Amino acid sequence: MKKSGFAALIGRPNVGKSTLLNELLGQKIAIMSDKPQTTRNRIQGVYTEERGQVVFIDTPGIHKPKHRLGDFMTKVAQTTLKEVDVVLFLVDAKEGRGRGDDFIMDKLKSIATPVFLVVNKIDEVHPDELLLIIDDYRKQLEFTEIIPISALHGNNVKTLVDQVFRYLEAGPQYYPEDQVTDHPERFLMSEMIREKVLHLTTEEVPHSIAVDIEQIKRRGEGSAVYIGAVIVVERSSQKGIIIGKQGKMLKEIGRKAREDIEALLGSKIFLELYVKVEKDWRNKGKYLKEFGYRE
Ligand code: GDP
Ligand code: MG
Ligand code: K
Repeated sequence: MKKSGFAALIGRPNVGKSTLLNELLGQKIAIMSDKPQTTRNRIQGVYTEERGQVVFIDTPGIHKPKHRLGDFMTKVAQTTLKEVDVVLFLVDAKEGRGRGDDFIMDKLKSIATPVFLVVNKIDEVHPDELLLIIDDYRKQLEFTEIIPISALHGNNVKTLVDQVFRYLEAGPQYYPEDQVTDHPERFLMSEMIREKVLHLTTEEVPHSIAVDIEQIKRRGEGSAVYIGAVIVVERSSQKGIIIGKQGKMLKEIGRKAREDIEALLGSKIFLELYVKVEKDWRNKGKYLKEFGYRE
């Protein structure tokens, strides 16, 4: 019987959340920005192996609020933390405990969910120092497990996964195995493209079009991120409108969307768009999944 469940990966900026996910998912997630502060939770990655599946989610509201929505987001985050199977609270062994950590721990006090203290960057500290840091955190909050790791070098990450599985129950595999990761910004990127299509075309193109980000790849540090996306329409007449004369419309959609996406990611991108007609796509489950969101 396979297991499955949700793990919230939380921690202040730069503790190594993205690095850990990359290590776990065995695939470079191109972007490491924490910029979009959505009010809902984002699926960061889906880890699948023989034992089952762990869906990693981010809860933006758990961080110190930066704007008016802060209180609302904090509430949403706290509800989420009660519902997940395990909370991975990632901290930085090199930096030690800070105000950002205290803010998060304060939110963790009131939940019954198992919380792991995951002490990252152990490659940067002496073992004696590590013990002091762990003690410092333990005085603030009771942890179900304490797991020192180096996400960057992969040290002890296997142990972390083993421990997570101990806290999961038998359950369905939520995602197909080949869906290694759901990029945090995937949903926003598709919305940006969709918005451009709707702005630049006429009423003949209905709001029901879908945009599916099929590929996100980065060839190396500093190089442009390749993004392949498909615009799905229901009728070939709509396809014609979106492509436009000599492809002019699609080019313009791509140009405008690229500007937005580059601003979102803080990185140069290469955007490849194509249009596909799929009758009744709305009845086909594939496009109905809500990217990165879980109510
Ligand atoms: P996030 O903001 O929590 O997602 O943090 P990132 O994953 O972007 O990591 C922030 C920085 O810490 C990057 O420069 C990483 O290379 C570095 N980092 C992450 N994990 C480790 C680790 O285990 N050891 C060391 N030395 N550096 C790490
Ligand atoms: Mg990150
Ligand atoms: K999804």
